[in-house]
Amino acid sequence: MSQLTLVGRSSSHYTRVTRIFAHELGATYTFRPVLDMATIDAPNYGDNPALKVPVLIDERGPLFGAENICRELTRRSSRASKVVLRGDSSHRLVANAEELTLHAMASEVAFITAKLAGDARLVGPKVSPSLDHCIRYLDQNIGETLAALPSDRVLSFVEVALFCTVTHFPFRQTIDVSAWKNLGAFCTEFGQRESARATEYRFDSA
Ligand SMILES: N[C@@H](CCC(=O)N[C@@H](CS)C(=O)NCC(=O)O)C(=O)O
Repeated sequence: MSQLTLVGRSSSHYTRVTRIFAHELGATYTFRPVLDMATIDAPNYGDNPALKVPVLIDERGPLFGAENICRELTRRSSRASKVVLRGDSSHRLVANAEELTLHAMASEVAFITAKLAGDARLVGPKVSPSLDHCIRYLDQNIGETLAALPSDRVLSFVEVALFCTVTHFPFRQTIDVSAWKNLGAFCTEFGQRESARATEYRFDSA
């Protein structure tokens, strides 16, 4: 297998999703942190024109985006048949949880970006209620969603993304999720995985 480089940030929920996938599937890679997210030079982001992380670089060049990267890591793994990627399940709750989790991830990025620009209200009036409604929905449906996943899975995109999303809120102090007990219990359990422990959020430094 070729050498892999992951361009990302240890403080990024999207990056953590890919690192948990890599850990769980036994993929080794060199981590290249982006220390300054204010820079507008694509080479600093593994040549991602969107100036976003994560990016996976292999012998075929850069691959942009967490979902793509998880798909590629799964493709390379001998355990691929036991991995549930986004869209693999036709169950309505799983599909909705995938969609809403990704929406929550993107909304939080918008929040953080606005906050860094000096005013969290710059995101517009719908983002906060929309995020609250999503988290409420996910909290209410997490039990049935997990039950709808194949019991012999080693990993699912929706679980990894949800774990990374819910644990990111307190890390970045974006919203208070302590009221959402079902999500809290899920994160406590998922957080016991070695892959979760090995990828705890932190800010990279030079
Ligand atoms: N669609 C991308 C989104 C990635 C993304 O938004 N990454 C954040 C880090 S968590 C980022 O690069 N933010 C910097 C910015 O938007 O300037 C993916 O799925 O990977």
